[in-house]
Amino acid sequence: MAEDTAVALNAPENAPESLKQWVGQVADLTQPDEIYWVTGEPEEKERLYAQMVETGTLIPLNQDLRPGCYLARSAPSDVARVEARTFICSAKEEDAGPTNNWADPEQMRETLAEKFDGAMRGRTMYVIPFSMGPLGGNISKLGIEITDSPYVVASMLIMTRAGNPALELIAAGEYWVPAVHSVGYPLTDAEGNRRDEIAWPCNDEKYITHFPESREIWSYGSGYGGNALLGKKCYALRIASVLARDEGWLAEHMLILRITSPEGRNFHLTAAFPSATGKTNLAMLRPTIPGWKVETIGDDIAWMRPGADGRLYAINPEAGFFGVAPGTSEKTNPTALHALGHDTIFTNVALTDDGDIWWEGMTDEPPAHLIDWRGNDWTPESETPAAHPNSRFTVAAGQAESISPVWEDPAGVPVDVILFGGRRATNVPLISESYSWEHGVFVGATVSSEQTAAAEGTVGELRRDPFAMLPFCGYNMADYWSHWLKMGEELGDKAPRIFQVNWFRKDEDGNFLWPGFGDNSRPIEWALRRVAGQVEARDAISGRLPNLEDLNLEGLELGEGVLEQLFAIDPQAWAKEADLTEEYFKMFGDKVPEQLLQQLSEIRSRISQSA
Ligand code: SAT
Ligand code: MN
Repeated sequence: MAEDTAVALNAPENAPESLKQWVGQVADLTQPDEIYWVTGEPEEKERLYAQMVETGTLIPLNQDLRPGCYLARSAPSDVARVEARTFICSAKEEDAGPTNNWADPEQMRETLAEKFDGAMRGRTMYVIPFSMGPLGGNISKLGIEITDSPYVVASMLIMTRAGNPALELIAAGEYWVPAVHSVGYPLTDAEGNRRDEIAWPCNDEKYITHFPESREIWSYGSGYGGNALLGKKCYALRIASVLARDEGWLAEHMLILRITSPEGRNFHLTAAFPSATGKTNLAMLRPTIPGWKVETIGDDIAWMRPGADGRLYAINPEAGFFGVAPGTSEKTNPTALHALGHDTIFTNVALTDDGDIWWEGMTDEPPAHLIDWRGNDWTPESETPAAHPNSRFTVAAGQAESISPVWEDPAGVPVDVILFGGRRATNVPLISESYSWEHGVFVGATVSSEQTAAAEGTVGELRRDPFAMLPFCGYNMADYWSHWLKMGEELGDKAPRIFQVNWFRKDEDGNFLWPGFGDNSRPIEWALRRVAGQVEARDAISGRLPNLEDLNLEGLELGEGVLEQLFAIDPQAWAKEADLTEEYFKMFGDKVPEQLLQQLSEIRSRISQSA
C-alpha cells in the first residue's frame, strides 16, 4: 500500500524516468525504510561489509591468512537453489514445457503482490544496475536488481559488473531486464513493531519466478546463490534463453576455454556438463600434455552470437565464480584454490581455530577442531560434514591465475568446439565427434548421467539433463532444440564442431577407467587436432572415434586393454539406449523436431549395420 510519507527515491541524476517510475512502484509495494542506488565505488563496498560484520551476516576471516575474506553462514533451510519453487510464468503452459514448473502469470502476480506487500519494511532497498558481459559489448546485456539483502549486493558486485557504468548505459537508452528480490523478512510489521535483525534473514516460503513474455524476474524468500543473485541462472540462463530464441543467439550453461597449441594456434571451446561432473575443474584445467596452454574465460555460462564473419562468438556474461567449495584442493583444482587467497566471500564452509576456512576434500587430514557451517563445534568424529556439501566461494574471475587475457573482450571469442559431457559408467566413449550439427544437437538433447547412489534414484537409471539446461531453460525444451537446429542452419559450415566426452566410464569392478582432471586435456587435444584437420577418425555408432594411436598418451600409464574399454561400443546396449531415447522424446509430444527423430533412426541404422 502506498503511504503518504513515501520514501525518498534518492535516484541518481541520470536515472531515466521509466526506471525511476519502476523503482518507485516497487518501493510503494515493499515499503522499505530507505532506497540506496549501488554505485560500485570502493567506499561503498567497505561500508556494506562493515555493516554486515555488525549484523553478523559476515564473519571476518584471519586477515593475515586471508586478506579481504569473509565467511557467511546461511539459515539451514536456505542452502541451495530450490527447483521445486522455481516457476516459468508464460502465458501458455505449453511454452514452459514438461521440464519446467509452470504457473499462471495472472495468479502468480497476485501471489507475489501479497508476498512483496511490505516485505522490505524496516530495511534498505538496494537498486543495483548491472551488466551481464563486458560493459557496452554487443553480446552483453543490462539489468537492474532491486534487493533488500546487502549480501546479495556484495555478491552482485563480484559476480557482475555492477554500479554507475551500467547505469550510464541504461541512461543512454540500452535495453534492461528488471529483477526484484526480497528475503521476505521485514523488520517492522504493519503496525510499526520492530524485530531484531538476524545473521541470515529469509522466509520458509520461496518463489523464484520468471515472466518470459514481459522478461521480468521476481524472487522471494531466499538469500542464497542462484535464488537471489538474479543475474546468474534467472537472467543469464532462463530469461536470456528466451531473448536468445527471439533474437537469434544462444544463452548456454557452458564454460569457455581458450586453448593454445604448441604451434601457437588459439582454439576456443565451450562445454556443457551436468552437475557433479567436474565442470569447475575443467574450466581451470591444467593440461598434463606438454606444450599446450589452457586459459579460463568462463566457468558456468556462455552467451554466443554469430559475428560479422559468420562464426559463433562467445562471452562469459559473469564477472566472478560462484563455485562449490568441497572437493576443491591443491590436487583437484589448485587454480581455484589459489584464487581464494584474498577478497573472497565463503558461504557455509567450516571455520578453523585460527580463523581460516576448511571443507571436506581440501586436505587429506581434517583439522582436529572446527566450527561447522551451522556454527557448532566439530571434530573428525562428528557425524555431519563440517562444510555444507553445497558451500560456495564467491570470487572475482580475474583472481584466477588461469584467466585469459581476452576474457573481457567485448566482441567475445570465436568458438571452434562445443563439448557435451555426462556422467556415464557405461556405453559412452571417452570422446566421440558428432557427424553433423544435427547429430550434435541430438547428443546435447540426450545428455544423461547414470544414477550411482540409491539416494539419487534407481541405480543405473539414466537421468537426462539436455544441454545441462534442465532447470535453466526459460521455455519449452523441445522448442529450444529447434532453436539450436535453426542456429546450425544459419552458421552453416562456420558452425563449431560438436563432441561428446565422458570421463566417468567404469570397468566391471566399478573402477574409473580414466584418470580425469589434467589428463582430460588428451581427448580434448584430439578434438582440436580434428578441427585443424590433422587427424583422421573412424565411424562408429556414437559418432566418429579416434584411431587409438592418434591419442596423445605420452607420460600416462593406462592398464592393459583400458584404452579399448574406454572406446568399446556394444551395439545391444546402444539399441536399448535408443529405445530409452525414443521414450524420453515422447514426453515432448509433437514438439520434438523432426531432425532429432531422424538422428535417432540414423543411430538405429548404424546399430543394425554393426550388429
Ligand atoms: O546457486 S547457483 O544457481 O548459482 C549454482 C547452482 O546451483 O548451479
Ligand atoms: Mn551452473
